Amino acid sequence: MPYDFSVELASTAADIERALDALITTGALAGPGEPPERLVAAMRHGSLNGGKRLRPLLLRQAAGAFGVPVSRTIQAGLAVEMIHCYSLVHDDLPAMDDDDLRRGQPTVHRAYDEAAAILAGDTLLTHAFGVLAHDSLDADPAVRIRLVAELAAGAGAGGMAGGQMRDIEGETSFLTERAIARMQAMKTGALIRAAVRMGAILGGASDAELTQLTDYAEAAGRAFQLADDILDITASPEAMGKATGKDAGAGKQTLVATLGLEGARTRLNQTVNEALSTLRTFGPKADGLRASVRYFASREN
Ligand code: GRG
Repeated sequence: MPYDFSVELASTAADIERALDALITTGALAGPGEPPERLVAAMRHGSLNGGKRLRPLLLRQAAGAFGVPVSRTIQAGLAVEMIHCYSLVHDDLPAMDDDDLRRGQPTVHRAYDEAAAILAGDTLLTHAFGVLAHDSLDADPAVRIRLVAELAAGAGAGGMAGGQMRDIEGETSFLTERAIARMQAMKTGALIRAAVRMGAILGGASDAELTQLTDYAEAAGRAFQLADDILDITASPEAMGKATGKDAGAGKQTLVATLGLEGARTRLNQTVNEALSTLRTFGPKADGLRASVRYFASREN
């Protein structure tokens, strides 16, 4: 059967939705004590029912480039998506972007309260690493440890959380084009990079293959962010399921503000081509990764 991106996108979303639904319950999250129902409900609100699940998709496609079956990629994809969902819950808080709407629904602090949203984010983050450590993920503990380290690096101070800090600092100080690119590579790019590398690690990639896929992931992350910045200006809140036009309103420095809309579109096309060229030695098994970066540039939400 010829490769169909929309089928893979929908099937990844269904797999991740099912995995989140099974994990985020008072029973499955039990520790020395029983999880409070309100906390679990806030976690479910922040993670279920929506989301394109693009990071698990990339992880699955990178692993697929080495022939890893989908079923072996779901747990690691789940962990990455939990980190992504935590970041959105915290990003929406009044102390950060102060948003009322996410994925077409009230944000977690709106549906519950700020304390519940902070704790829901904290707990999604914490259990993500529990998911990676579980021996059902991979029989080899060395693989699981590499995945833990990879995700921690992508989500931490030199990755997503550090990028968020740079973004906040940028609201009150001038950022050069280079500084904007560095901030975005951390805030958005680092988790995308981690997802791709985690798939490659599951696939037993050689050092050279890991480097090639890292180059792919970095270009794909730049394409994703450029498209996001363009959509913030061109798309409607209905299509996005969240407020738009916020970057300019908040005085955020993006590459669209620096390059202009047309300049950003041109840069986006160049970046997609860069990502595609990193995959030239991979055969048809990397078609999913090729389709994803094209999708990043053409998506409407
Ligand atoms: C709070 C530690 C911390 C980090 C926040 C994710 C993030 C860092 C900020 C979100 C701000 C933002 C809109 C960044 C642009 C890129 C992005 C993460 C877009 C949303 O991702 P999608 O389109 O969302 O994959 P869905 O809803 O499909 O999961």
